[in-house]
Amino acid sequence: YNWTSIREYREIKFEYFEGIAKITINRPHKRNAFTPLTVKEMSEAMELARQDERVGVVILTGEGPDAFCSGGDQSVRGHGGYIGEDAVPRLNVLDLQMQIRRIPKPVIAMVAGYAIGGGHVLHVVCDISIAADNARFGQTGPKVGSFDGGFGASYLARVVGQKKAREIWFLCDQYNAQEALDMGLVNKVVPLEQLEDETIAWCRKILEKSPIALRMLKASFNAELDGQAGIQQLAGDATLLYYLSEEAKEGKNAFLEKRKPDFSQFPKFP
Ligand code: 2NE
Repeated sequence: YNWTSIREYREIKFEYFEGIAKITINRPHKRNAFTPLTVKEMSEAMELARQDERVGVVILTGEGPDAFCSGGDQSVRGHGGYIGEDAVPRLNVLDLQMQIRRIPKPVIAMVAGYAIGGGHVLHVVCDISIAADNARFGQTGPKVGSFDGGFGASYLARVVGQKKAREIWFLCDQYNAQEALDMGLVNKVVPLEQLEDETIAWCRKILEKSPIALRMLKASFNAELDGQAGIQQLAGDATLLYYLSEEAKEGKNAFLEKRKPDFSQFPKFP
């Protein structure tokens, strides 16, 4: 595939190809563990992918066959979070999780090798996960002195059920690709060498579909779980649709033309 770089970063790659933006964590020597900088770069790339009208779907992945992401880089974990070059402790990956859920375009996790700890949560919050047959999944928090009680717990439980989610967190076992498929944690498992082909094929099927229908569906799936914030997202999309209508434009035009709006011309649907 003819990926072209959208922007150069230090700890990620950010590329474009035929309607697809690909964000790749590029720290394979650390099994793609993230630092505050990695997350800051991913966050910026995700925002650029959101704003880029060419982009209909985003792939999140890790460099190399060994890991999708092994979570927070424990070697920069300090007092109160992961410490970046500015010496400030951060847990900015939680904001990235929100971005993945909020971007009104499907995000696909393309998982080869380990998806562990905070890296596991990243694939969990993606809309779709495609796994290579060498993928391994798990949480490690209670082993390494951490936990993610947000989406990492509650959303995981929605995906695999309460009993399984508690097992995953309490035992910190690893699960292979087939086990992940069996518990509904991933959508498909393919041989490692077919991982990108399969993911691109899924992207292409999605890109053929109505962008607004996809956007409304993503917001609707979120709304059920995200409470007031989820309803706000769905309602914002309803406003977008309303703004496209002649009825809404009549209100705006009447204001600008300093006249009374005439809404009588619009149907009052049953
Ligand atoms: C991922 C795993 C299972 C891979 O094992 P293996 O045997 O294939 O590789 P190895 O030798 O462990 O790792 C290769 C190199 O990568 C480093 C290792 O230290 C090693 O470095 P060298 O010895 O070659 O110098 N590495 C791997 N993961 C790292 C990490 N997360 N931080 C720093 N260095 C790492 C195995 O490596 C593993 O279990 N990794 C740790 C997984 C983990 O516990 N992650 C943190 C969970 S907490 C979290 O992510 C989090 C959260 O709970 C809440 C909020 C935000 C984040």
